Amino acid sequence: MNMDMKTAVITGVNGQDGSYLSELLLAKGYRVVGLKRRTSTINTGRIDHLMPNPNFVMRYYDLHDASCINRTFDEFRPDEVYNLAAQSHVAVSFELPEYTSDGICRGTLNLLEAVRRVSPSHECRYYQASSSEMYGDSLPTEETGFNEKSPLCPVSPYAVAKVYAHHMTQTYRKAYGIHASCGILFNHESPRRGETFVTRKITMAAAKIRHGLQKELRLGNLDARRDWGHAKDYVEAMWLMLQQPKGDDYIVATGQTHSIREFLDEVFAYADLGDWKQYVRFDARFLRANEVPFLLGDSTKARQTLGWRPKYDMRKLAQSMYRSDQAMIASAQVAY
Ligand code: NAP
Ligand code: F7E
Repeated sequence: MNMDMKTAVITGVNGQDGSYLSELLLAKGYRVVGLKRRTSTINTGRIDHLMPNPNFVMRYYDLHDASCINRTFDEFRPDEVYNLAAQSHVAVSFELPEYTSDGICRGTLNLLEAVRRVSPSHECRYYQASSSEMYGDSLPTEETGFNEKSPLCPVSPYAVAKVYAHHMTQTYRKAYGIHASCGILFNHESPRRGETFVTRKITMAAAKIRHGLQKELRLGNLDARRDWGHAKDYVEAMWLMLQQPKGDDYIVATGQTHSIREFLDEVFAYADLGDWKQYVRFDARFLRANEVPFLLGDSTKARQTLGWRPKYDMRKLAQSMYRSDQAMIASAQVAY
């Protein structure tokens, strides 16, 4: 190994963001240590193409297991740690509140303690995956949307746990001088987005309807508004945060908000399927105990301090997700 090479540890490496961040860091010449939990079925589809790279190393771990985190830190002495792992589905967090909270809260604390332990001899920088869900059902007071100073009003077990992890990261920064940053990321999607999140559910359904494999699409609340960007743009912001002289908090968002209806308009028009109302059925099973009605982020600080800019807006994002799903379904049909 090249001694000048930086080492980054990524938790949740096989998730959407973990896969894009690994690609970005490997392209920058890092050694990437990807942490993945053991599952009974193989779920490395997003990172299989990275496995032959000698600078990409994988280790098993679990957010609930501090000993494996400490062992990994002792073995690799990371320069940067990106904590991306979480049970990240908001609706599921109402069904699994204890599991979701325990992983996010204790997992974050275990990592911060591990950073604190190695930091006196070896400066290690830490990234925390905070979320726009932390703003909950409040509305921004500014027209430009929520900013780093907006009050946090979480309304799901997932969001409450993320607020804990956010405050704990700020506490370790203040108390121990750790270079720790919180990226308050608004919704970001991609062709690698999990299939039960609303955007991917819609693009997959449109592609299947187009190929005659699906007749209807069942959805819950269509009035919620989200500030949707592309995950590939957002992992660049994560890296930029850890290159700054000091740790800080940054909003990462496009600055545009759209309803689920508008996302449906975009995808079904692009797929040339006519009016989506022909296919979409309301299904109360997809309503949540509490809803986050409106998200719009003001990323002025990230733009000014980090020089970060998103390349994708909702339209370009929706089209790229549909194209990818359409191509995947078309090639599967050829195969069978
Ligand atoms: P994702 O695709 O759901 O990936 C989450 C990762 O965490 C997966 O690798 C998952 O492993 C792992 N994980 C879950 N529970 C775990 C546990 N107990 N122990 C170890 N690993 C565990 O999420 P993402 O979209 O990439 O998001 C990355 C991070 O950003 C998450 O913390 C999420 O909460 C946060 N965030 C996401 C968004 C967004 O819009 N995408 C916005 C703001 C914040 P398995 O594959 O085995 O489940
Ligand atoms: O829901 C509505 C649903 O599950 C978006 C996570 O990455 O972003 C994500 O959380 C909206 C909600 O994302 C369905 O009620 C309607 O209003 O795609 P979602 P999310 O809850 O915003 C934040 C920033 C994170 O941090 C999270 O980790 O869409 N909706 N019908 C539906 N949502 C789903 N999933 N399925 C439906 O059928």
